[in-house]
Amino acid sequence: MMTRSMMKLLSPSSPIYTTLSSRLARINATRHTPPPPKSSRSARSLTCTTASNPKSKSKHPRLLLLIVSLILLAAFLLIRATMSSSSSSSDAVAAAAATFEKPRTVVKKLLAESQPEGDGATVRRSIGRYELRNLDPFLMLDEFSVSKPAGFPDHPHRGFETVTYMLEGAFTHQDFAGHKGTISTGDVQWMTAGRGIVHSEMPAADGVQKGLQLWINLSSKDKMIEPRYQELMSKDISCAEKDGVEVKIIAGEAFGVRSPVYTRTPTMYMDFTMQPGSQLHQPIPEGWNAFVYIIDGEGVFGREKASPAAAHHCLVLGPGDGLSVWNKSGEPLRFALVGGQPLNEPVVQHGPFVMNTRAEIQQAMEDYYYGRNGFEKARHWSSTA
Ligand code: FJE
Ligand code: FE
Repeated sequence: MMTRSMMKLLSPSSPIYTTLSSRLARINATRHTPPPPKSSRSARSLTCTTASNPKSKSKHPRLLLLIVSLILLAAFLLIRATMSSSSSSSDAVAAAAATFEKPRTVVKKLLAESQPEGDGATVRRSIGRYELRNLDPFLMLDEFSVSKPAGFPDHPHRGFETVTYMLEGAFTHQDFAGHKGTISTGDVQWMTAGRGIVHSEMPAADGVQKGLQLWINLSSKDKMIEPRYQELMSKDISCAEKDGVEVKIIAGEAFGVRSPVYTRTPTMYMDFTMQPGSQLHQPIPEGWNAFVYIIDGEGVFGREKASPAAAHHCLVLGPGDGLSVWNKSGEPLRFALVGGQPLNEPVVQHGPFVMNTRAEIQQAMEDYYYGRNGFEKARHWSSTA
């Protein structure tokens, strides 16, 4: 039996439901994983580590039983090679710290305005709204702000991942397979819906609960995988600090520190806080789509002379190999930087089902309705909150 709130969530008038965009895949999509870190070290403690520059090392070949002239020649060549390699690597470090070969600039700026969603909840949607339908592989970004008794009661998902990052307060999640958990300020729930999840997401504390929920598409080969959760408590989130810039690394790598989260669709997700007067130069793999969502304060993104952007704006970044940011204001600047490798596959979305074809959407709706192909437990389940 569908509850009233469930019907509301699933009603075709819900903005989440409106997309039926079918886009032809770009053939020969280049799929590459980001290059391995130059210096990688994991930081899993509460306190932030201070990032240091990678040091270059030189190898000394073992030269045994060679005649004197060859030793001298080899030594001469070795010294020359060592000198040129260390000077070019320190040049590279200096260059990366200063700028990028192809700096990314802001190609689109969108204010996420508040709209009603779920059952009495309010979200500021940026990705997923009409003006920014789809930023492959990202389907939706909501900054939510919810107080009891509002929330997101029992609803299904298939074909993508949801990443919920709490900014303030607490949310409880319950699903039809008996999985239950509460995330609080700074915690992350990375849920891979795969073939099917039915769950509720409701406030777990009094007052206002705030956070970000991002929907990341799965490639056709991953859409029907077994559902999976990765829950990251705030204390376990990798963190680094350098020259007035602090970063929480939810996925990917920053300042030589890597997150333990496994992302099926290659993704980076960082939460940066920049003190007044600080600047940041963060590499982003070329070919990935990337955006910034400003949580607090204001900052200058992409070009030092650009006009500043303020909270609740989503900034879509153009192509390039990295992003530079300046905090020229008198207050701290906090923003999320998110990037992902585009899937270049057709996207057919019907609310909480995101597949590649209309036939697969039809199948998803039938499976949910009849409780098949991953939705078996949906038949006799409802949340208890
Ligand atoms: C959903 C309508 C919805 N944004 N932000 C329809 F509201 C939702 C949904 C959410 C959601 C949940 C949280 Cl915790 C935060 C959100 C939309 O649950 F999935 C459908 N289908
Ligand atoms: Fe959900």
